[in-house]
Amino acid sequence: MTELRVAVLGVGMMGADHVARITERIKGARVSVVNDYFPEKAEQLAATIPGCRVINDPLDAIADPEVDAVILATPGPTHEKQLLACIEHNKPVMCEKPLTTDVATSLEVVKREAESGRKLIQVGFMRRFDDEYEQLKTLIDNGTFGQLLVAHCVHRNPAVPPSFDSAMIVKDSLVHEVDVTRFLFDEEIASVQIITPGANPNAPEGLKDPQIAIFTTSSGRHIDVECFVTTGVAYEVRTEVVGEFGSAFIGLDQGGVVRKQRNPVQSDAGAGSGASGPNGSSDGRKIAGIWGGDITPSFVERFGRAYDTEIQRWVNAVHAGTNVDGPGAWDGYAAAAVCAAGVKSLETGEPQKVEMVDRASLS
Ligand code: ISE
Repeated sequence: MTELRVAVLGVGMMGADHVARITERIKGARVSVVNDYFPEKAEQLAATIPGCRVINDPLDAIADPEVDAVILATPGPTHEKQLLACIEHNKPVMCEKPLTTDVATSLEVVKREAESGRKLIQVGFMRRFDDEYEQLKTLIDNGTFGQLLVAHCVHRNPAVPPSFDSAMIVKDSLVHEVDVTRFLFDEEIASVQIITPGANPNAPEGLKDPQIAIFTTSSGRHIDVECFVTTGVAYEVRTEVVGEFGSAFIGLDQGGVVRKQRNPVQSDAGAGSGASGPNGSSDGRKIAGIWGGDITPSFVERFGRAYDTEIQRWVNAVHAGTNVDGPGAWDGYAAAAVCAAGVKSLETGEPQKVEMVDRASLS
């Protein structure tokens, strides 16, 4: 197979991590172009990768005839233009979230991709590629828990950059639970409420942290999330789903835990086996906090394997001509719509309806 020539735009924390993974671990692709708002940063990185060039204008990098596919790890406000350029030049693109920074431009991107007649855009919701989330999804789809009723989620960061404001907790952090909910429950979120209990005294002044989010899906199911980004401890992402025959809990840094009835009366899909994810540290991930075991310090370590799987499957899909194997532009748009409602609720404390166009109207 000829190697896919990938341009990585934006080589900050996430972009540089993707450059390293493609160069060291991903089969069938190489990084042929890098770009960054700070050209010296791109130059420094390119110098370490054989055959890699720097192109200073991201739109030129997308148009370059020797670029087959693009990874966008640039700041959100630049995504709309860059995504539209990828559509114009027919280049498959893996876009780190957000798709764009508002609902109207996200919808525009969805529409333009639909008009092009080709699926080109994948959105970087990496949790869908995490071993434990994948196992949980399989158990749910196999009918292990019967009908899913409720989910409880915890999303904790030890710290966030000083630029992080209360709305970013919704748009940058909670957005992952938005995607996880849509993935696991397989339906849209119809309303969001954000409650702000007393703030952590150690959070920067004015930051509403922690936040409690309540999602209601279109069929009326309930998901609650504690999103707390200044814990000072480590990176903790946990999800517990509860259904009519049992429950399962993932993200314990020790493998998933399934509790179910011994002999449930259920559909012919049958019960799945217990979920046992990778052990917290046996795969060489970096460790920060402790619980009697170890806790990973950030999303780069916690979801390192998920990012590898995500990028390898994306590269395979581009080779196969399908271009997308995972969440697409619609999922990015849906996440933007839920987060916009969440930001409104952050101001009022009241539940807010999620406004979305009918998906069928786009095809
Ligand atoms: C960050 O941008 C991410 O995407 C992480 O997955 C999330 O856990 C963190 O809260 C965000 O700031």
